[in-house]
Amino acid sequence: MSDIPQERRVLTAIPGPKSVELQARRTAAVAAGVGSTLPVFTARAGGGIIEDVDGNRLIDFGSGIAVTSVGASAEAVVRRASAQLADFTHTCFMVTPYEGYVEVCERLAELTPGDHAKKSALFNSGAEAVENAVKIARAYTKRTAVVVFDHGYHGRTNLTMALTSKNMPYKQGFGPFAPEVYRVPVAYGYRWPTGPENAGAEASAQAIDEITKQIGAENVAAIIIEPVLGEGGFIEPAKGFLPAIARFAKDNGIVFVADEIQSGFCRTGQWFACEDEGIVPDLITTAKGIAGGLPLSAVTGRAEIMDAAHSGGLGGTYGGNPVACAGALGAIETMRELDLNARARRIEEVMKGRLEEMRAKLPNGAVIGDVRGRGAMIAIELVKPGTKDPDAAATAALAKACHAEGLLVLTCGTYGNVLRFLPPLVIGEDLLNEGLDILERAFATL
Ligand code: PLZ
Repeated sequence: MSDIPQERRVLTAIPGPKSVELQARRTAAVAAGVGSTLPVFTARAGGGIIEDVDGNRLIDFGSGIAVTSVGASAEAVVRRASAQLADFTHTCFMVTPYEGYVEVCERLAELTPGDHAKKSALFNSGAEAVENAVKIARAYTKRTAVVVFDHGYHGRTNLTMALTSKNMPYKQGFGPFAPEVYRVPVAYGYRWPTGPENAGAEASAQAIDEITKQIGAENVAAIIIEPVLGEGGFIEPAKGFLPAIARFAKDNGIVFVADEIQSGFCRTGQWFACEDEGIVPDLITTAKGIAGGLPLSAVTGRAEIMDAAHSGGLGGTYGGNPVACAGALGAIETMRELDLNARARRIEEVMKGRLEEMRAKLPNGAVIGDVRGRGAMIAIELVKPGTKDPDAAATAALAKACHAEGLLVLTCGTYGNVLRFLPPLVIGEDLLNEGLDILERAFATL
């Protein structure tokens, strides 16, 4: 890890004067469509801290959206990526291959669920991995339809916009979208009309009914689901839902794809979140946490499915870039050495304990409707007191109050009313608790 002191430090207003200056240059030069949660410009980052250009040190509860699980300057990532940079930056794996790519695919075969023969293909972004999973599933099944779920998020490219459920900001004005994409209900326990205990069985029955009656199971190439829905609000499908959908896929020759781009690589206290209910997906998409901050993504799955695409059918100039592969090998080494699954589970214990305490302490009709998530993928859903009406304004106000105190938090959710916590798994427990203290004080500002 870089030598940044693991201490919060607020020296200026946030953003500070240097960030404000850079923001002006940014506004003039960077397209308006690219937003930022907090216009604080980064100077260095590592462990649980982001240091900005004004010398402020923010506690990081975002990990660059679940990416820097090993920290933003993990020793093994920096060491391996630097060595690779000095050797060669690129040849293109489709021109002359290199060992790092193969080694990442070997690691993926070991770490992903199931003991069947597996193969992988590497890409750059999460969206690209999801697109390729669809290509592979279509080539294998010779079918076209793709099933996704309410509140699902899979990316911003044309096909993945079609797969993503939320219109604003992801899709508005950007259509037309790819055809043959169908969306069905998911078991959102907190909001399921007959309660969380019925959500798994009822939602899976509804989803299956819609697939069979409206699409025809025999037309479906792939069912794609996030085992914990990320951008949609850290929704853990109610118990029983995922196994029922996976079983249905299996019975009908449909490729079951787990999109673990956000939930994978120790984030939820397991290598992959689908392990919690013993799910063995046919294909699994990974990105984000895989490479300690370098751009890399993968599709991994049953060898016979992965081999269905003809030679030359998959690829891309940069897919599995050697520096990104070296970073991934460093990140995986770090996860194993530091047992980051155990760290994630400890983070859950601390966070959920504190968040439940906060909820109990809030006056009657508390705004915290739900505390949920697994490992270091934890969220609170904020509602108008005494109701389940989403309170996006309170969520934004809380985030703002945290930012002002030097705690970086992110929001998410279809209704914009979920505050999510994704600290690097290597964050110190003191910083974790200090961040939660700041959040607790932020409630007083509501
Ligand atoms: N699948 C499950 O979480 C990316 C999106 C941030 P890319 N989530 C963060 C934003 O607003 O763009 C994501 C995901 C899941 C796919 C993706 C897409 O991954 O690397 O952003 O393309």
